[in-house]
Amino acid sequence: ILKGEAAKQALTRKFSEIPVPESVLVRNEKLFGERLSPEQVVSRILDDVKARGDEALLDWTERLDGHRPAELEVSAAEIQAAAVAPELHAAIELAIARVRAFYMQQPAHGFLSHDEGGALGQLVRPLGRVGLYVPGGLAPLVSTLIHTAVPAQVAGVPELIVCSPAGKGKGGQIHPAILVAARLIGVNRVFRLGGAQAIAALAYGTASVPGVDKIAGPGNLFVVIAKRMVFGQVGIESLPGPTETLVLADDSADARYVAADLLAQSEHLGAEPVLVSTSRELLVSVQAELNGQLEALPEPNRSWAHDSITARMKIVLAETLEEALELSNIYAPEHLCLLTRDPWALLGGVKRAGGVFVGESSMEALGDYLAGPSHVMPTGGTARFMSPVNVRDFQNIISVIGVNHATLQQVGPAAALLARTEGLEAHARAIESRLKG
Ligand code: HSO
Ligand code: ZN
Repeated sequence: ILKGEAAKQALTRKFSEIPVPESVLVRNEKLFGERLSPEQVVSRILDDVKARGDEALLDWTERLDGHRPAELEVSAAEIQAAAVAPELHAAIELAIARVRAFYMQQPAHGFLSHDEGGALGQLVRPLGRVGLYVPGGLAPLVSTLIHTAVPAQVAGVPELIVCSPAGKGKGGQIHPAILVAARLIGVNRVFRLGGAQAIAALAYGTASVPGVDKIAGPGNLFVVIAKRMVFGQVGIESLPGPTETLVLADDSADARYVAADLLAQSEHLGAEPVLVSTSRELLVSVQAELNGQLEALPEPNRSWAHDSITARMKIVLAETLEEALELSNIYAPEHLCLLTRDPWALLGGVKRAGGVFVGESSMEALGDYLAGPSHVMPTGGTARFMSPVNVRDFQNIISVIGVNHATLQQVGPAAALLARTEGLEAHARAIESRLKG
């Protein structure tokens, strides 16, 4: 149990490098005969896709995912034919409707302010073509498709391109729930492509895969590194990596719920569960609960959760709720769950987090599916400067400069002076050419 300065240290992120698990290096050695870093592997993939297009996509998919798809694109007929049980169909529809209703409320309009000086403003325009990465390695994240595609659609993006891995174990198929969601949302095209090669295809474009303006969505280490490397060629919305959840609880919290919420996110690969409480008794009872609930979990989920808990879980005892909040703000969690007597009273003190989940009926797992806001939130402490996926990620702003003649006469001389100070004579003359003598 961490306290005071030690807790602060433990929750302060070290932005050195993304930690590379030994297993990744071992796998790279097996595949490449050298212990290549993930960055080196990703660079090779990006360069190869740039040079050889579709052939490179097929080769890397075969080499890394263990199967060579007959067709990279899922045909319109397949998307049309995809089916799931009626209850699941209804759940997907409900999630889409709730996420859409949420983003319809996000103010996303421009402005044009006219006055005697003319008009200045911002035009807001949707991006043209957006690529969405939907993880499918361990879990086919149909919710992630909904939580990226719907805000993009609300933003007005006319063309949505989805890439999702279809591994050997799944018969080279994308999970039908993902295809049903794609159909219900109105996604334009879906490709059987994962990993860095998917990001490369979306960034550079190939004969089969259209290049996009921006890529959004979470992924594994290779996907995140690839997104970082192609930034500039295309836009990226953020670098969502392994998930973290900080539960902030006082003595009123129910240990069963606290444990359940920590366990839920622990089953994501590489997850970091954090518990901060003002009650020592609660910390003790949550640990007992966690052990019990972990044992009751089926495999492979138990192993996934066990790994996150044993390798990364942090348990902190805070003196006061203020200290607990301060620690949370230092950590800047992707998810902050408030399980306290009066959770709404803490909201004003929340400064850095991807999302804040208020009270025991509003658990993070609900937010993962259909509370409304996108579950793609900044991880790894990037909540210090990034926001969850939202409508603005899929729009750009164009500044409008419409100064009129009268204003030019007033402010032009100052602008010309600034230009000469910068040594830019032609700028000054361009301004003065329209000034009255
Ligand atoms: N909690 C994950 C998202 C997710 N959970 C998708 C279930 N499905 C990262 O925030
Ligand atoms: Zn989750």
